[in-house]
Amino acid sequence: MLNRRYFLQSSFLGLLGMWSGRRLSGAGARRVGEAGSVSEPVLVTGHPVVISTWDTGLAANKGAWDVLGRNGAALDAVEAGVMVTESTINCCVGLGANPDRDGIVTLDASIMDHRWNCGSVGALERIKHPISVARRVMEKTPHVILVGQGAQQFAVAEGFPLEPQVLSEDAKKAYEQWLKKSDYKPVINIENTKGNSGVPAGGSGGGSGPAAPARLPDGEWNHDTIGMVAMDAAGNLSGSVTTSGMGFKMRGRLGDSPIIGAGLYVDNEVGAVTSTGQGEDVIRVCGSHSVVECMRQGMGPEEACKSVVERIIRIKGEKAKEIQVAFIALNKRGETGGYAIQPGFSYAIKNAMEERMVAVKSHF
Ligand code: SD4
Repeated sequence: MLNRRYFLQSSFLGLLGMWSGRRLSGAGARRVGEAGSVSEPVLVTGHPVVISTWDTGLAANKGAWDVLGRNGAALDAVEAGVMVTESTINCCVGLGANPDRDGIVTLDASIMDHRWNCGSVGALERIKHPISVARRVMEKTPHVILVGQGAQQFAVAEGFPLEPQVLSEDAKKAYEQWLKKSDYKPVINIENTKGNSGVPAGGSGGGSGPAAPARLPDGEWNHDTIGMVAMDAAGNLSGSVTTSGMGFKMRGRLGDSPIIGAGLYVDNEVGAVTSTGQGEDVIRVCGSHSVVECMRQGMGPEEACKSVVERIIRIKGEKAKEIQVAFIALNKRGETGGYAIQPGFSYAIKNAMEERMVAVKSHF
């Protein structure tokens, strides 16, 4: 982390010389450089960057970079980026994901741009790209959130095809396994089934157990929710998040992902944040918004994520050991960071100079 911070700080300083910058008029990050030193906030232009949760973020970032690298808008980038993940079969994003406890895949997504416009969908069924429906909610309705049948009706009216209501092979297997116990408790803590070693707790990783396995049968990581935040060449921020929520959740359950301020928040004067993990515990602290507010007070991205993770840990007490929550953040200066309750969480970063995974620090 130290190396990464050093890299970002030094590359940022170098880039400042190379690229044009202009001053922020708003209450952007006040602390520039080392802790304690305060100078005018700076907006870095010509310095696009995208970060997204988990290692599937690498592919998603490429999708976003197709837009950012051509000086496209961050909003278009964060939509295109997570659509890559929505198009794949995996445990936790898109129509191939694990269903709710009644065997139906229901999807949550949200999107937010640099002008505080935002849109989301919750419990959306049979639509391949919930993130694009969320964007249409933002752009074409007077509302912010549409859920369930109404969201689907809107999507169809907007021309999104209604896909067949079938489970992917992986999801079918996982659901059949889950049905053997089917204890009808909301399943929490997908991340806790995977340790740093990648070996799931108490399982082979082949699809058994009530929670999603750490690895899919083909050995691929069984990642979860994808959240993405980006800055474009104009220095504008946007964010997106899309998920099937918790595998085998109660029917009708919404997580943090479609709740603006919980699973996603973008303040173009300060920074952009998204979360993954136990959504209920993100919602109760307005997680992503809280991280943005910490950055507004002068914290760096990692420090701000840590502050809100620690707040959740204080609230949860002993129960904090049983849950995972992680945040990733990008500030207006192009600096990034993250923090998690449990080890094993990482995010993918891409900018003009690098493309890699960043392991984040955790409380435990
Ligand atoms: C939710 N935060 O629905 C999402 C899902 C997630 O690990 O990230 N799961 O609560």
